[in-house]
Amino acid sequence: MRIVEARVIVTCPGRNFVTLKIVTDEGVTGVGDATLNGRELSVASYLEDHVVPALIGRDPSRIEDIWQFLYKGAYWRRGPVTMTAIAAVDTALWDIKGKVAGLPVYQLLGGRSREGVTVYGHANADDVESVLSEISSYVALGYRAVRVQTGIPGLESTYGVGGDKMFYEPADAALPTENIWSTAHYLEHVPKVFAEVRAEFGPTLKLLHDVHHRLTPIEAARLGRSLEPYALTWIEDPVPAELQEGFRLIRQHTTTPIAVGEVFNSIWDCQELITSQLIDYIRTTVVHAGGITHLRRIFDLAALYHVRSGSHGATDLSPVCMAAALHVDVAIPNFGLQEYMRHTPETDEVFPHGYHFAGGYLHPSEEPGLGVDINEELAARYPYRPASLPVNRLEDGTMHSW
Ligand code: KDG
Ligand code: MG
Repeated sequence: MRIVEARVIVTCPGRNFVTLKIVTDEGVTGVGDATLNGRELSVASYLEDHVVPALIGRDPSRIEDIWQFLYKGAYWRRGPVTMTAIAAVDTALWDIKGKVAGLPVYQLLGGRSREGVTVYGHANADDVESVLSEISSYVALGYRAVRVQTGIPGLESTYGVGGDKMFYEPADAALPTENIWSTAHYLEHVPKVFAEVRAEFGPTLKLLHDVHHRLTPIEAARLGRSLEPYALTWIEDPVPAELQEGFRLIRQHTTTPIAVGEVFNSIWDCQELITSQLIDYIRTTVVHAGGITHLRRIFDLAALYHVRSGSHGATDLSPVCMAAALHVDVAIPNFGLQEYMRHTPETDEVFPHGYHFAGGYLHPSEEPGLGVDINEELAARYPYRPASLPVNRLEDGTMHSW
């Protein structure tokens, strides 16, 4: 079998998605997500200009070799654009391998380690009262884990809060919106929110909170300590993670578990975090961390050091990524949680898929391959729209450095 074509499809059914579809001479096709929020066209160009021409004529069954060829062959290793492009190829090749074998991809990864993939939903609202009602809606749907974010009194807007309830879109304008951030207001407010949430929902609902890289290590340590009475499952991205060593300081001060990794693109971004046991959950995902092949490598390293998976699953990761993530989640021994933000009906229509939600779990498709596709005719009806993620300034106008 040989690769004869690879199409890069850019579509915007409510938000932008980039998808790679690989076609073989025997008519078997595979899809991979290549969406990098706010930088979509850079990945599309990387694929079209450099990767696709090098794929034509290759044997699609050689997944590891093609991964190594793309990673090492570019000379310029790693980085979000490169690794997202490699991820798209890798994911599509696993899809093809599953279809050829007549097996869902999780069977090729060693088979099931669990019955379903526990997911967490997003409760976000401007104030505490509304967030309690948001959490109730998730509990009523069967969710066992909920991420909780609220507006911060004294701040006009807060990243990740607002807009639609079930759907989430931080990329809100063609050029970056500028928001104001205050650590003092934030650190004062968040523990009060969780005190009310825990009192209302009891001890067993898993509660999570995303800090979105806004703190310094010592501030994050203070936050973690102030949240200890409410037994969170994790605080996420407490600090920017370029300095992996910074997590050691947080660790020395708090038992609140730490999750990080949605912006990581290789095992080298988390090698120290994992091997020094500075985190509890690694949030790398298929689309941004080099595909199923590389993600599995990261999770296997994590398993040796008591670190569990907690893959990113925001709406800017397409249903193709979600389908692939679920095959990994259900197979690995050290699965922790999977983030699940629902896609809009328009997105679901463009990406028909066989995975489904039931009682707090997502279940991967049982079809051969990933069990997801792209309806290219429908996709063509939604042209690309430029959209950027917002930036933060401090109250005096200084660019927030984290
Ligand atoms: O593109 C950025 C989003 O994916 C990000 O804001 C979502 O932090 C996020 C999360 O935890 O889902
Ligand atoms: Mg996050």
